[in-house]
Amino acid sequence: MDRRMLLCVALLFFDSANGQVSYTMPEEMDKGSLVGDIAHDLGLDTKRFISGKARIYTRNSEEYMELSRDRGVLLVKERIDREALCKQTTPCALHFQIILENPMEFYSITVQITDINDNPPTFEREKTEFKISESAVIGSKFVLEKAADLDVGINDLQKYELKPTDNFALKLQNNADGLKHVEMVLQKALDREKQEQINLVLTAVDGGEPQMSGTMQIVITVLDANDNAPVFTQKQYKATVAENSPKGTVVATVTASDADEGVNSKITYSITNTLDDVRKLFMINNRNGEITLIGNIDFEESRNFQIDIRASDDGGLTDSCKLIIDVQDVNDNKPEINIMSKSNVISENAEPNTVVTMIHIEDKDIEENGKVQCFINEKVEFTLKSSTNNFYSLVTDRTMQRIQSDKNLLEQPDSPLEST
Ligand SMILES: [Ca+2]
Ligand SMILES: [Ca+2]
Ligand SMILES: [Ca+2]
Ligand SMILES: [Ca+2]
Repeated sequence: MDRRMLLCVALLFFDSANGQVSYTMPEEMDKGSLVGDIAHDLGLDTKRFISGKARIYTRNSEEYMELSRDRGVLLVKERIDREALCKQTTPCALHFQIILENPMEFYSITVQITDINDNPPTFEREKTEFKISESAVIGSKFVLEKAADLDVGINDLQKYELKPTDNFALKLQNNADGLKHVEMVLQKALDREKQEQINLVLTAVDGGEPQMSGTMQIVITVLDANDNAPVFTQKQYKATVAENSPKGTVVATVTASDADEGVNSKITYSITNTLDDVRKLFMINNRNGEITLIGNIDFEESRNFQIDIRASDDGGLTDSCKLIIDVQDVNDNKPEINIMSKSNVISENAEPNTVVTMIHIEDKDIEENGKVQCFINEKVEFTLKSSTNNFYSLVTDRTMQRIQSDKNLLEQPDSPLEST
């Protein structure tokens, strides 16, 4: 109020030739505030005001001004809101006449109403939302809502600020119509996988004293683009499966993940081997990556398999991995005796240790399942001698009394040997 009163030391302009007086006062002065010492400024005294029944003549401004005949002053009758009176028009002034009788005289009075900064810049909405693809290119523009400030001149909107500025920069375009066009421009690529929602604040600031401002929240939802391929948890998986496992046995499960969302992260698994029988023996569940046995596997035929597996998302991005399956041997082969050579006739005088027959025992299984022992019936005149690698030789034990065929001398233990 005091500040306004000081401002109200109004600028006076008096043109005596034309009988015109001008005052300048700020808007929003309290009712009863002094506008001007009008009698003095017109060169009249208050007696003339009273005798002449001085009064204000106006078509539409009377409600704002009041004339005190006794004091010869002009007072504020109603608080004046410059924004309501003149909107954005400048200058804003009240025009009226002071009329006196006996003799009749009139004076033109102008009261110019100056703006005070009593309105902040405001946005129509508190919040605005955008949905922007993470694949939006740098330089993409997004038009923002403008703020409005009812004040004029320096008290009107002066500038905008956008924070934070990680991804977007503010750009003001001066349009032909003189209105500023507000845009935000993408200056750093978005990444939904890092930040799915971005909150910005647009602030509009005027140039008044004190400065006033208004804000609008900008919420950006970053839409997914298929910019991530599926990734397997391992480049190579290992599994073992016993030979002769039944069809339907689950051998292993491979897993890939995709950082995108929705169909962009929907993974389909497939086996890509083409040159071997893998696809006849193994099947993959295209949804969960489970690998199942669908054929017969024989350790003696193939000791391991390498399965090439692909994971694809619905956008066609892929990753691949290998699954190495080791086939475990089971004891499904009997030892086989091969007579490599034999003597049909042995001299009665044959010396001990004369080789009668060479034998090789073969078992297709491995390790424990493939270990063989070879022995002969007791109470015969022969000894079985072992050499390396399942080779044996049957030799005479002592001087032969009779010639015997080697037939039926050998016994063939079934496997596993412990069971015989
Ligand atoms: Ca104002
Ligand atoms: Ca303002
Ligand atoms: Ca993807
Ligand atoms: Ca994505």
